[in-house]
Amino acid sequence: MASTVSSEKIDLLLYGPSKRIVDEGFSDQFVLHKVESFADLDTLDAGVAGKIRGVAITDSIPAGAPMQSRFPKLEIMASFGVGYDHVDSTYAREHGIVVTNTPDVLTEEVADTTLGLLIATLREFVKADKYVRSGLWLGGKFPLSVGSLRDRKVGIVGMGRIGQAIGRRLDASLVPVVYHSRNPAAGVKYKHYPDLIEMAKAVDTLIVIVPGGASTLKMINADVLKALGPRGVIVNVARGSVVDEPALIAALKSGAILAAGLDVFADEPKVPDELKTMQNVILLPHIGSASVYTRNAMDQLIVDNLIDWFAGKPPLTPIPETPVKGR
Ligand code: NAP
Ligand code: 8YV
Repeated sequence: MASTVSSEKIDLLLYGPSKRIVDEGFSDQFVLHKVESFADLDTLDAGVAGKIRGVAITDSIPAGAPMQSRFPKLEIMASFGVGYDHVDSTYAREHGIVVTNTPDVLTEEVADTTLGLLIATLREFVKADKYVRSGLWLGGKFPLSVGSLRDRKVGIVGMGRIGQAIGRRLDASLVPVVYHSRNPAAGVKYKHYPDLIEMAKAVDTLIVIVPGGASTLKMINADVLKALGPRGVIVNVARGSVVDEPALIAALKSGAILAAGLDVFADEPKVPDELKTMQNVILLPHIGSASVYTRNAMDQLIVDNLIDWFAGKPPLTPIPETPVKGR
């Protein structure tokens, strides 16, 4: 399968919130059509929908069969984010549509966020900040934190690009690391645990950085939390779907684990009220990659994937489920 290179105009759909780099990234060989949400797709003229050959999905908005099937000439969808659980890649593969994501350019940023969240959770930075602002410091010193990185062993759930970047940061902090994934990761020195429960028993800290989707749904469940034990700390920067949220709330409430740092939630941006009232959790609004620097690089990769494809080249970062044949 290959895109036809010609001097004809190429119709692209920019699907999702407007992004300067995407809006301004294409030459006048491209005709851009903008739609912010699934509901707004109805505003597209049928004649236009019939001409769309490429889609830039500019945020993690669902691109399932009902969306993709509106575009009979669709060749490629360039999606924002390394995770693509919002895209129906099975439908895409079956219909010869290539999907690209934005790996690598966000890896170090997300790993930075993860270490920051881990340390902030253990050393109670949010509570400490409130202590200063409220004037409580004038009445006495902030209590010592129960948690510390110094006496911990971390199990990373997912040892891909970001898991390895997190591992490098923990190495620099002299923290022992092991990991769980389905297969041992090539060239990785840490001990591999094929069994998640066995790893949870062997560590006191879990950092979760696997993809979302069916194979990881609620994999951090009550049994894993119990195995982690009362010193246990969970940092989830993967997807909310990966953690059984009610089981996590119960474990945090009962003291079955110590604390959690969460960047992602099962039904985000809705966050359970119970979590919001807990003192032993830090809650972030899915900001793992959310700096201007890194988001610009992600947006640029969307543009570059589409430009390369329509220049007759292979896209830069196709997902494995929709391999590119014939280029
Ligand atoms: P990656 O390089 O593809 O690594 C994924 C890792 O997860 C691999 O080690 C893989 O190993 C493991 N894995 C996949 N399915 C698994 C399963 N069912 N059970 C156990 N391990 C499994 O991906 P990445 O670039 O590191 O990104 C990982 C994920 O982080 C993304 O998909 C995204 O959901 C999330 N993320 C979040 C943010 C944020 O803002 N919070 C930012 C970026 C990424 P095996 O295949 O051997 O199992
Ligand atoms: C994105 C992410 O910010 O890349 C991913 O998988 O989770 C983040 O980097 C997110 O997709 C934005 O909604």
